[in-house]
Amino acid sequence: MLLINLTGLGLIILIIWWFWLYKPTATAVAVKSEKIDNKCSNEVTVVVDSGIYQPAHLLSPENKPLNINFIRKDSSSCAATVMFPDFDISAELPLNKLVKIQLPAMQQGEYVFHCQMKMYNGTLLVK
Ligand SMILES: [Cu+2]
Repeated sequence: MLLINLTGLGLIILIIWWFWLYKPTATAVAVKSEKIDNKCSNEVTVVVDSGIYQPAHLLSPENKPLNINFIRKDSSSCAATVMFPDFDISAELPLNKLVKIQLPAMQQGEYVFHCQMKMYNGTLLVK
């Protein structure tokens, strides 16, 4: 009886940890600069698949606009929208199509992006 209770408790702790406390290792992927038409543009590609943004942590220099190319490979409707609340941006992501999101030049700080229900989560670190 006690054993069963402990197992149940363990499961509950595991579920809480998985859904609320677990954060994937926060290795930020630096945005690379590309020279297109003599203009320097910062660009990064994020794949939406299997419940996560890949990469989920982006690192971008301050005072530079940033283009993020989203490619959604997850067919669940949960993944269909990506939102950047700090910039009032909300975009639909059709399956397997590249969607370019243009962010303005940003000040230092941490900005989040997520799907409508915040199951998918990502951060953009600007510094
Ligand atoms: Cu969602």
